[in-house]
Amino acid sequence: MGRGSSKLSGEQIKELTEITYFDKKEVQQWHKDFLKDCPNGSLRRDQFEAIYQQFFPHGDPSKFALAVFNVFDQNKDGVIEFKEFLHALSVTSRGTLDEKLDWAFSLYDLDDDGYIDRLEMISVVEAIHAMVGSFLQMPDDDDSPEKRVDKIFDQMDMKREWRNKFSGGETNVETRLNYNAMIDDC
Ligand SMILES: [Ca+2]
Ligand SMILES: [Ca+2]
Repeated sequence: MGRGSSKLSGEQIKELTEITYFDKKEVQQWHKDFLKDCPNGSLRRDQFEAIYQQFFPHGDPSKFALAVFNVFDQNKDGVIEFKEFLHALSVTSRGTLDEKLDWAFSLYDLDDDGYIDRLEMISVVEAIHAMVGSFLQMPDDDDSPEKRVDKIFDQMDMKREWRNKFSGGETNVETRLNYNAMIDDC
């Protein structure tokens, strides 16, 4: 998708209708809207963060926005092209349960190694707290990112949806969430 192109070619529209759940008209409308905000055809990180800041004016959405940005930015070139934007929109609004779970998983799997570890989950939950924190009243056993993550992992443990992996030494216990097992159980 060339930057700065104000109109999609027939071929581009065809590709976009094939890789998303949008029809030709919807693709064209979204493209028009996208270009209004991003006339050069791509969305930068700071612009993306500014959108979140509008919704959470009293919080700090920068970390969460960055995590979401990285999921949108599939080719990891530091900007969101229209194709990436539309794909993310398609998955999150019309995707199947599996596609939505994949998407959410990518959000938490910050180092992209196929596992969500406790630190990654804490990091994302912290980012959400920073974004909405002051508006959200949590129960006492849930009032810090660490407590919240421990609770989530405890619940997963009960369902046997994660496993412990002992790596290196006796005391170095690495807890990893087995995504496939989680999906299989859904
Ligand atoms: Ca990109
Ligand atoms: Ca990971």
